[in-house]
Amino acid sequence: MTQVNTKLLTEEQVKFWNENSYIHIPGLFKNRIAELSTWIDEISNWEPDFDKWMSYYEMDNPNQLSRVENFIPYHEGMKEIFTGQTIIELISELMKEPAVLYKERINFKSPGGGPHAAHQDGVAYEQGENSSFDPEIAPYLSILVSVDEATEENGCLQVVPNWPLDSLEIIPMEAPFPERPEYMKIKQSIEDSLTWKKLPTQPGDALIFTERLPHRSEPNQSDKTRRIIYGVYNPFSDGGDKREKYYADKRKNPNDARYMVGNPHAPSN
Ligand SMILES: O=C(O)CCC(=O)C(=O)O
Repeated sequence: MTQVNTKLLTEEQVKFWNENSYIHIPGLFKNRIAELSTWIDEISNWEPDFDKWMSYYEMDNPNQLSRVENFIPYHEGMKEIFTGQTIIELISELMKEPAVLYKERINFKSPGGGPHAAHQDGVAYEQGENSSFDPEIAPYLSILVSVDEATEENGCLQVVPNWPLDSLEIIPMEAPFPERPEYMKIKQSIEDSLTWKKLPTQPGDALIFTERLPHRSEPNQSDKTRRIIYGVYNPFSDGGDKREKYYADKRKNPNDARYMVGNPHAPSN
């Protein structure tokens, strides 16, 4: 792993990042949207095969594809997007150390597709059992690239603004479905007391945010599917390349609570 020596972001962008734990980069993949859209169509037509790519369906509509993960070993173009220079250099600059892909997914939010309950991603990762995040580990970062427009109507990402990068707070969680205790989300009373900001995105826009930032999204109330790709990156110093192990572990126990945080999907088998 080489050192981070790029400088892609302005001082103003870095200041916003430090104060908010997220950053919006309009048009980052604008010139790749036609390809991305075709590739997502290809992947959505693959026969479900949980030993390879992993497909998930809407909780209340088992025929409606909601998410596909672990597809880069089977798709060169997508592999280049998630592990290529554009994302890796940007994420490494924000992380202040070399970053490596931890996992990737496509979120399909079809018309009527379910919400993502309020959560902090990091609760599901290594620090899940702690009461606050470990200050010694640079936060894992997610990048989303909007392939379709994400709007208030179709359930764009919502975040808690002014959440400082150095906040270590883990917000208490609850299980809203007594019959499915593995589905955890931020406690409703706390969610209601927080200020939420909707972040609409255009095709090709990127949003980067930390595993500590509370976020959520609402159902898709439009009549079109909203497709977004997500990559999650860990600091290489935190265990190196853990991607294959992550998927091997998840395949053994896909319904474990750590994979269900804020997640409205049920595995395909
Ligand atoms: O795609 C969305 O609407 C939000 C996704 C999200 O929060 C997640 O996948 O953790």
